[in-house]
Amino acid sequence: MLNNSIHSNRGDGWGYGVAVGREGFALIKGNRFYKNRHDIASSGVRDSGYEASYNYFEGAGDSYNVDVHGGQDHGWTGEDSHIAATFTYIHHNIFDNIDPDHPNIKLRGIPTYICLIEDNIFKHSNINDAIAHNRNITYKENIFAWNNIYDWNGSTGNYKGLYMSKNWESSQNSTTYLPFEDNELMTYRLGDFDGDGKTEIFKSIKRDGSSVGEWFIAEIPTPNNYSDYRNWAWQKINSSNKTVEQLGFGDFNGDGTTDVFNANGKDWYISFGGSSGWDLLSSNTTITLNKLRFGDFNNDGKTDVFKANLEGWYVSYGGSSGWERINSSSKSIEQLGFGDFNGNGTTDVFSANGKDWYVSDGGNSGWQHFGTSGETINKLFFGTLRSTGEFGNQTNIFIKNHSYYQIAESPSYIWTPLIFQ
Ligand SMILES: [Ca+2]
Ligand SMILES: [Ca+2]
Ligand SMILES: [Ca+2]
Ligand SMILES: [Ca+2]
Repeated sequence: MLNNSIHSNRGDGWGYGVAVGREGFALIKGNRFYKNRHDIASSGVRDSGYEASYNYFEGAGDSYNVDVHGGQDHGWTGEDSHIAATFTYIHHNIFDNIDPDHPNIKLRGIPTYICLIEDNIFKHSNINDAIAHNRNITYKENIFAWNNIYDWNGSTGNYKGLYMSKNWESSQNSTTYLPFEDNELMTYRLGDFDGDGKTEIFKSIKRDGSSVGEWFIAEIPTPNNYSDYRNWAWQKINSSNKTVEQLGFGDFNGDGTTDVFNANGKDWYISFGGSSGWDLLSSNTTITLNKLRFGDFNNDGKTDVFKANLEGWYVSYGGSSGWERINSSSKSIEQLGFGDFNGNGTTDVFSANGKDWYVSDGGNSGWQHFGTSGETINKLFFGTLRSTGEFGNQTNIFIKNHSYYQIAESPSYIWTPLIFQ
């Protein structure tokens, strides 16, 4: 469905601009929609889906613009009752309407593969108002929303939620986690777990009643690449009761694949590529994940582990060397930020004392003053996103100031609104 003007479908219970019935896949691109009950709907059955891109949703309907039915709508029971299509990809659209009773996008179940919502512009002010998931579904799974603009007023809007790069690098600062909206759709990590140079999504699932959880990876969809979408599936790579939130991620052996790190309060273990069994990385290391930070402090391509114990900083190179003391400092780990602030490849350590910002290059040099700001560390976020929306190789600093995100960018580090232009 290309380059149409689709409007004035008001049917009660129907009223679809475009409907994808039963199995099948549609490309719905470059259309203008207005005064439809739903602009786009799909059956949501297994092996169904659509890609909706570069459309303009003007509104003046009386329900969700974009809708994916779920198994419950078909009267299915059991596992199939939760299905909402195999693959739905909603990208580069403009949703230029606010209906207080209806989000723009509604998923009535769990996609068997993925529903990816990226690079869209929403007039709604946040993800909760723009995207909805069926509240009767227990698991919010396989729905991802990132790199979207909210609060669009016709010319400018604001990045909110998660902004991520598909060009994953093993260094932790390659993903910009701007402050999450309240309703993050699901918890996951990104990395190149199979070493093919492309990013996968990593998720952990532990069902109610299951004795052991599972880890899965899936490729991130790209536009116009859906010819064999029926064959796309989450690939199980391991069994473990550890969930995403309980694990560290990085390339600890420097072979180009993202590894999974487990600090269980006694020892450290690593699963190479997330698919091998646990290998003992370091024994008698009681420090837990929440007190550790990851980065490449010596720029050798291997992710290192960092701790601060109120008298000094320590690094375990690749997570496998003994702790090496790299600096003296009375700061706690929570008082420190991490990123490559000077763009030389090493992870640096950042501090904000409520008056000034300081960086220790590679964590082993003295504090260098690099900005004046009254903001304290707990208000700040770090990432390589630039104010243009592009990714650089240097870490910048972000803050949520009222409803707007602001960026302090090299070299001036003056707060400017992070807005869509
Ligand atoms: Ca990969
Ligand atoms: Ca690796
Ligand atoms: Ca390293
Ligand atoms: Ca650096």
